[in-house]
Amino acid sequence: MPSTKTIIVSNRLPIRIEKEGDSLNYVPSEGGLATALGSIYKEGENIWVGWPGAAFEQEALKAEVTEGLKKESMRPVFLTEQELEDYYLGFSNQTLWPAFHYFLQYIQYVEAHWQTYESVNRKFADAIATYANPGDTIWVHDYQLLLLPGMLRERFPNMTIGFFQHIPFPSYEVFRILPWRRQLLEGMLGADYLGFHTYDDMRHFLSATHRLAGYPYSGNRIQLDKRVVVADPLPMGIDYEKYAENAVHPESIDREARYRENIGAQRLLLSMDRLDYSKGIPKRLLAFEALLERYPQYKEKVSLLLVVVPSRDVVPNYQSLKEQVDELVGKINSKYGRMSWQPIQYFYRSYPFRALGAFYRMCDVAVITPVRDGMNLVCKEYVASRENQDGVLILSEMAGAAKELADAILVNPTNQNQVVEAMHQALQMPLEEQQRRMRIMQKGLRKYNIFQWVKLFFDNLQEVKRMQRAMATPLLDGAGRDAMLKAYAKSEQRLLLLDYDGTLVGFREDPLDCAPDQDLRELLTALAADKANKVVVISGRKHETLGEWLGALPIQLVAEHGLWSKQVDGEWTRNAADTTSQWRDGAHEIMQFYVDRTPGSFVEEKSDSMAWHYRKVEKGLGEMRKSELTSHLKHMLGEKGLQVLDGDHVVELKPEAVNKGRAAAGLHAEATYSFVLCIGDDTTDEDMFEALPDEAFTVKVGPGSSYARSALETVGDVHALLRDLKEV
Ligand code: GDG
Repeated sequence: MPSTKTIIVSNRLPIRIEKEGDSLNYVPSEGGLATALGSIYKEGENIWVGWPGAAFEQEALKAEVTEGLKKESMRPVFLTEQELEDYYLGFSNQTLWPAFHYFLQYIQYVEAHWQTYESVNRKFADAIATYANPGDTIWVHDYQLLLLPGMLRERFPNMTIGFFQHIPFPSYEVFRILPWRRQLLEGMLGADYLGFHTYDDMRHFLSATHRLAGYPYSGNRIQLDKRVVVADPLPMGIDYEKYAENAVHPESIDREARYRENIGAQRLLLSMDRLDYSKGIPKRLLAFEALLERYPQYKEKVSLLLVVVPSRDVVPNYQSLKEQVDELVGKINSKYGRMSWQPIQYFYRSYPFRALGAFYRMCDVAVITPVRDGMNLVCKEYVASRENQDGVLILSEMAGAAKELADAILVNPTNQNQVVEAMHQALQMPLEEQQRRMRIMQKGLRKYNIFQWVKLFFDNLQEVKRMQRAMATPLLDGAGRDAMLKAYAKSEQRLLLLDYDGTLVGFREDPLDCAPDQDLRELLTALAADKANKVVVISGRKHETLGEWLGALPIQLVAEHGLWSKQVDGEWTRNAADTTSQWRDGAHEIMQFYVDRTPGSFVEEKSDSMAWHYRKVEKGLGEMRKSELTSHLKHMLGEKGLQVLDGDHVVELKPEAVNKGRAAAGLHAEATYSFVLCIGDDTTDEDMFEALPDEAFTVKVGPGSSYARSALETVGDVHALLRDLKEV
């Protein structure tokens, strides 16, 4: 039995290979992800697979690089210049990147790029297949490798595969524009667990999956033909302590002093990003210009420290962006500059880590206003670096980080007026208020750091695997069927719980066209004729309809998911609302997610409900979070028979009525049954399967995984089974 290991996969390996004379140097990346995953991929047999950062063409060199990387627990996937051009610069960065960041006008539709994207993803799959065993855990990162999970799944049907999307996932309306949308989704769905930075990204993914690939979902679980897949919001954190320490490191302090000698003592606003149109750099520059225009008192007193890190600069859109930034900076500096003061201090280059420490120390305000950003780590790093808790963060609502950093000044980056006023407000903000806001943000980021994120990812991935195992459902045939018939024959008191639509009758276009035929009525009557049997049809249908169709038979009826019930020959009675608390854990977890992101809000546990209060939350933010939480709760728990109430500064969740699971548990508790059979086909029946004891014979009708012990393929098979039981 081979040992199991973990394989991390990303487009780029977290290392830089530098040539020094005749030998190669391997310089590990200091990025947050590499640090956080360091404790994982360097352990035991674990490895990180990715492109080594340059197009090594000669075989001898490739062999040398492969050997060198082995010592770092890394395995290379070599790519040719052409592959890099089409797969990386082409499809990844000129099709997926603009589409996923809502820059529709920049999307390129080039079939050759797509084909190379596919073949490079396959190259990754081939490479991984040479290292992987079926029991391994694989974590695939980001939009360059969307097809990889699916390709791995084809080869390893049971492998544990996780995927994390570092950039936004766009609305279905945008995603569906892509000609290759279906293949991209199927690729992603090869994973068992998919993480996104925000709830909205996850929601968009679920919606695209449902509408474009037709897979049903309930809450955040997607039902594929053979597996259940889970999508989740899991916002990425930073290595908090590393940034806090860097800011007070002697070298950072020393650099600050050196930089100050050159640029002067004025107050500084920080702008720092990779060169990318999604980061909103030109809009930010125009807002800064407007600030100087509207509030001339800042002239000679305030400068913008503009750090732009070169990126993808061979792509035409990036080249023209660079020209645009150069021009704007030139224009603003020449218009407002003085001999003694330059409004914008502009640097187009990448800096060492200690320099970042100096920048984060030096700047009174960080202006992070991307027009779209999956998360944005720079803003989090700025917060972690403020040792005295002073400083102000201006943050775009369009960055994933805005969901967590509610104490920043949040702005719509396209609203120039708002950004200008935010800069003014930040420059005027009293120290106490700066510290109050900074303290809250630091507390959150320290707790939800990147190590926590990595841990949660793996924990959640394993949890999905456990759930899949619990839901693996073999067909009811041969020995299983014999065992059921034997148990039936032996027992003296039996409970038969039968769902109606999809179980006893097939689906019709018109739901009112599903009345039971003569055969079915006779079959149910015959089963009920056995004194040992209690036969219950339990359905989501209206009680009036169920009564009309089955009310005359000698069986018990439960309608509307348990809200109504009717004994043999009895009248319909309405059941009281449920008071059990199975829903509480899930609900609490979701509400806590919002408490952590919404300072001032809290959860109140009541005897039969749970409430999220936001009356103490900053105006505007509370309302924004309220709609998000309401939608989140409805999404995740709606089908569990829970009701979301929108109160005065409170969102309350309470059980609507009994659901099928609770109804089944209630019926089961009424007597001591030695044989229990429950048959159903959809998600509401899963509640019954979960609620009944392990000895119960639970049967799911149709394809897909289920909590049921076994499965039948069709309604006809259900009838055949019931006839066999009747004959016993
Ligand atoms: C993608 C998503 C998501 C920047 N300049 C220098 C430098 N940096 C470091 C920063 C920060 C990182 O680069 C940039 O990360 P961001 O998150 O801000 O942005 P993207 O590169 O676009 O990243 C983004 C992220 O993935 C993670 O999921 O947050 O939304 O677009 O850590 O400090 N580092 C050094 N020198 C520099 O000059 N050493």
